[in-house]
Amino acid sequence: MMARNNEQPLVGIAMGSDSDLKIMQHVGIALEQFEVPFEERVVSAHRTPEKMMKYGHEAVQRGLHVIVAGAGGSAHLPGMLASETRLPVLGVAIESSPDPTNAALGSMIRMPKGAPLATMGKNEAAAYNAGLEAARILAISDPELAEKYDDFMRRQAAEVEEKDALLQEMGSAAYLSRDK
Ligand code: RP5
Repeated sequence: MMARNNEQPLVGIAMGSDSDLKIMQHVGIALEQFEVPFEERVVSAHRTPEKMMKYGHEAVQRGLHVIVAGAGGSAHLPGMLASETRLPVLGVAIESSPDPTNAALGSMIRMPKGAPLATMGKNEAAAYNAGLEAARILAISDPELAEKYDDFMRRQAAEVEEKDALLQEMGSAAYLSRDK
C-alpha cells in the first residue's frame, strides 16, 4: 500500500514524468494486494538530474529495499539509479509515443558490465510484474509476505484450472460467447 504518515516505504517507485503514471500505477496495484508499503516519485533523469542522483544515493539510508524505475524516450532513469545504489533496481520501459525502435527498452537491456539493471519489459504487464518481482524479493526475508505470495500463486493457478474445466464443459464457441 502507499506508505502513509510515518510508515516506512520498502519499494521506491520512480518515474521520469507524471505522464508515466498511467503505466507505473500498476506497480503499486501489484504491491497493494500484499500490503507492501511503497512510495511513488517523479524523478527525471534529464529535467532533474541532481534529484535523480540524490534519490539513488540516499535510497539505502532512507530504508528502501527495492527500486522500480520507469521511463520512456531515451529512458536514462532506471540505469542511472541502478548505477547509484546497490539496491535491486527493476526497469520498466514506457512507450509514451509510438516507438518502432524500442529505444527505452533498448537502453535498459544494454547496461554495461558491472552495472546490473533487471529489466521487466514494456508497459502495463511489465509494470505489474515489476511490482510482483519486488514483492518476491522482499518475501525472501519476510515469511508473512512469502505466505501471501504463495497464496497469490495458488489462486492464480486455481483460476486457470477453473477456466480450463469450463472450456472442456462448454466447447470453444460457447466459451467465447458466454456472459462473463
Ligand atoms: C521521459 O520522457 C519520461 O519518462 C516520459 O516517458 C517521456 C515523456 O515525458 P513528458 O514529456 O510526458 O513529461 O523522460
